[in-house]
Amino acid sequence: GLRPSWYRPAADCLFPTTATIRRAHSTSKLPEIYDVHPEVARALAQNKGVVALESTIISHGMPYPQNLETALAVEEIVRQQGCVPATIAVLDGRVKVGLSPADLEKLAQTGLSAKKTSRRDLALVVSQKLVGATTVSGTMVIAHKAGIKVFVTGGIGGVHRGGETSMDVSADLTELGRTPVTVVCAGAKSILDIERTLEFLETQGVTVATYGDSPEFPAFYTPKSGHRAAANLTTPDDCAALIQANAALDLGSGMVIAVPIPVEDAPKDAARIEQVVVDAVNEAASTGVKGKDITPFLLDRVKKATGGESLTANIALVKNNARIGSRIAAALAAQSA
Ligand code: PSU
Ligand code: MN
Repeated sequence: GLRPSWYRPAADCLFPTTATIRRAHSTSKLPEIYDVHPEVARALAQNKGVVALESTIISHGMPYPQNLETALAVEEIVRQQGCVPATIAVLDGRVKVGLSPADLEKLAQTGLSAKKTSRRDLALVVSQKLVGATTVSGTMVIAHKAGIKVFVTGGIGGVHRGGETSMDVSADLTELGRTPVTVVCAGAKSILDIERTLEFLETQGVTVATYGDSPEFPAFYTPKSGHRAAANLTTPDDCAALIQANAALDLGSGMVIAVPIPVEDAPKDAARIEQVVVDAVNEAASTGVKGKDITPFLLDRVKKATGGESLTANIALVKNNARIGSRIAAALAAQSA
């Protein structure tokens, strides 16, 4: 026949049945290098809502001690919604799914000395037993292996300005194309080319929906980007149904649910932040900042030039995303009960 002699159809080549979609997830068969926090393992086994959280936002996204305070506050918000938080990182070469308060403290203090870890860095960080702060892509890889379907963060990476020539496109976007995890975020920062980011996500087959009263894709500090998402959803149940359908179709790709920053939390002077971004992008180009260092560089410039106003907004939007993402995770658990 047309198939090689070694070909054997795997059992999971069949269409997934409702039972396989609904089955609670056991983490007991994960490779030895994974440490799933007992609270997370129990929640997954009992089909309780679990929310994955990334760690680059802790090490590279905010200064100490605000990074630790925010990480703890976000975990508390997840719990208030009846879910279990699972902050993901690599600590001394161990893949951690769910961090203890002491682990969070360690990561927060390590700060920029932690290795920013996307998919391509995972094997390196594990083999060298480093502290790896996982980005959206690194976190999605691990969340999916652990059976976590909903992941909350601040903003995703994207196509950088000038990316059509530099080819600097965040690994977050290709990860979204290949890993079935739903990322709840406040869109993408205007340090990026948002129009091309949305185009790239479409090419990757990533469903992008906004959450709330507008189909306009948000731009992190501001609820507006000038670009529309493909869909607009208004309830946690509708978002959970979308996630269920993605699983039932067995698409294998991820999704973005973009939550605009609440108006009362948005910095008054969005135009000034925009100018800071333009200046910082030019400075990066003229001083030769490249690759994985660009995003932290730009974030730092924006933070410094806006005198803490951007940090306050950042913290507020992450908390808001955690509230909504947890409601979605809870609705998903209820629907699949
Ligand atoms: N955008 C932010 N804050 C962040 C990041 C992005 O507003 O902290 C982090 C996330 O971890 C994201 C990563 O996955 O930066 C993207 O980096 P890069 O552009 O190098 O792919
Ligand atoms: Mn990059």
